[in-house]
Amino acid sequence: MLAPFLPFVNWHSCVFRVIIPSAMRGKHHFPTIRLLLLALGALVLALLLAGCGEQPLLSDVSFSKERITPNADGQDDVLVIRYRLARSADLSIYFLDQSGNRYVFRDRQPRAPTGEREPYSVYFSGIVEGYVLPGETFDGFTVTHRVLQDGVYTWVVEATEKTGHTERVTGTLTIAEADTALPELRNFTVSPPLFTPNRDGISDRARMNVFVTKPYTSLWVYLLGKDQDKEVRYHIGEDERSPSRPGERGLHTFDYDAGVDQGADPPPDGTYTVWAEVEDAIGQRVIAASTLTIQNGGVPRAYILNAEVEWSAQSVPLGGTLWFTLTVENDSPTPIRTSGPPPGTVYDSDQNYATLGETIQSGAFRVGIHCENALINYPWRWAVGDENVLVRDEEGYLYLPPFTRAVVTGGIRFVGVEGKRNPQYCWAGLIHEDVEISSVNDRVDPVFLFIQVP
Ligand SMILES: [Ca+2]
Ligand SMILES: [Ca+2]
Repeated sequence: MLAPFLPFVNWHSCVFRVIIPSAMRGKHHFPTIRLLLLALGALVLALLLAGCGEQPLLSDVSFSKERITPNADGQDDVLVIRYRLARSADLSIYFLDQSGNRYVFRDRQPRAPTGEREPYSVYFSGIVEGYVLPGETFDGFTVTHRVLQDGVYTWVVEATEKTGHTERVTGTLTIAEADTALPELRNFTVSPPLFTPNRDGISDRARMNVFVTKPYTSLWVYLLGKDQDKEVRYHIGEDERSPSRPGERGLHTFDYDAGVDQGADPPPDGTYTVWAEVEDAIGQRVIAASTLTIQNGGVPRAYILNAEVEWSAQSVPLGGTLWFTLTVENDSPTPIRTSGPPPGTVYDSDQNYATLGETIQSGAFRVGIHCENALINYPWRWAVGDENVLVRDEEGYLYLPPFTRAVVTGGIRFVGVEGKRNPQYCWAGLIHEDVEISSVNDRVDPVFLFIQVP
C-alpha cells in the first residue's frame, strides 16, 4: 500500500516531503478517506525517520592491521583499508602525526555509493603524497610519493557530500622499520639542450645523465608533449653502455635519437620538458625535470629519380671518360646534407673521394658510382647538387632543401684496366654515409661497360 508514495520521497537529503498524487488531493467529501490518508502519511514518516537513522554516510571502516613495517621484506608491508558509502561523496584518507601534521593518501576523490556491492577496499603500504621534513631541502628533484616515518599516527577516513555534510572515522596506525631512504635523483642533465634529429650526422643525438642514490624498481626518462589536447609521453631507453645496470644505485645514461634511427618521425619541433622519474621497492617516487629543444627533426628520404641513370657510353677507350647524369630527389620535409666534390667533377679511375680530400662525412648523402673491379665501395662520389640548388647553413654545411630535385653529372676517366673483368658492370648509388645505402638506392641502373685496350 505504501508503494505509490515512495517515488515522491527525497531519501537522500532526509527531507520528508510526502507528496500525495494530485488525483488524491482536493476536496474530499469522505472524512474516512482523509483519515486514512493522514494515518498512511504518519506511517511513512515514521518509517523514513527510522530508515534515515540507520543510513550513516560512511560505515564499516576498517584497517586490516594496526602496525605495518614498510620495507619490502614481505612481512607486514601492506594493509587493507575498507569502507562503505551510503551515498555519493568525496573521500579522503589521511594520517596525523603526534604534532598534528597531515599526510595525504587519498584527497577528496569522488566515489559512488557502495550499494549492494562489497565495501570499497584499497591497499595501503605506508606511501603518502610527498612531504618535506623540518629542515629538509631537495636539490634538483621533487618527492611525489614518500613512506611515512616511523611513529604512531591517527588515521582518518573522511567522506563529504555535495551538501557539505561530512562524516569521519578514525583509528591508530603504527609505522615501524620503514625503509625511509629516498631514491634521490642527482644531477639530471640533458645535453645538448638543442638537437636536430634528422640523421645528417650533426647534433643528431641527445644524452641524459642521472645519478640514482638507491637501488630502484623503475626508472623512466621521457619527453612530455601534446597531441591536440592529449598528453603524449615519448619514452627514452636506457643506454646499453650505461655505467650502472638497470635497478642499481649509480649513474644511468640515456641516449636519444628521437626515434629517427628506426625510421620513425620524431616528435614535432619544439621545446619539451624532459622528466626523469624513479620508484623504489616500497613505492616512493622522485622526479626531476629538464628541457630539450628539437629543431629540424625528421627522417630524410632521398632517391635517384625513377632509378634512372643516363650513361654516356657502354664502351670507352683506355684514357676515355664515362659520363653519367641522374636526378636526386629529396622526397622528405627534412633537408638532406651533402658534401663535395661538386657535380661535373671527373675522377681518374685510380682516384677516389679520399684522394680528392673529400672524405666520408657521417650523415651526408652523396651520389656514388661503383664498378665491379673497384677496390673500395663506391670509390667515386659527388655532392647531390651544385651551388645553384644547395643551401649553405651558418656552419658551412650544404643541404638539399626539402622536396627539391637536383641534376647530378660526373665522369670517370679510365686510366687503366684494374681487375680481371672486362667488360664489367658499373652502377650508381645514393649513399647516406655511415648510415646506410637503402636497397632502393643501391646498384641503380647498371651499365655493362667495356674498356677498349689497344
Ligand atoms: Ca615489512
Ligand atoms: Ca642533425
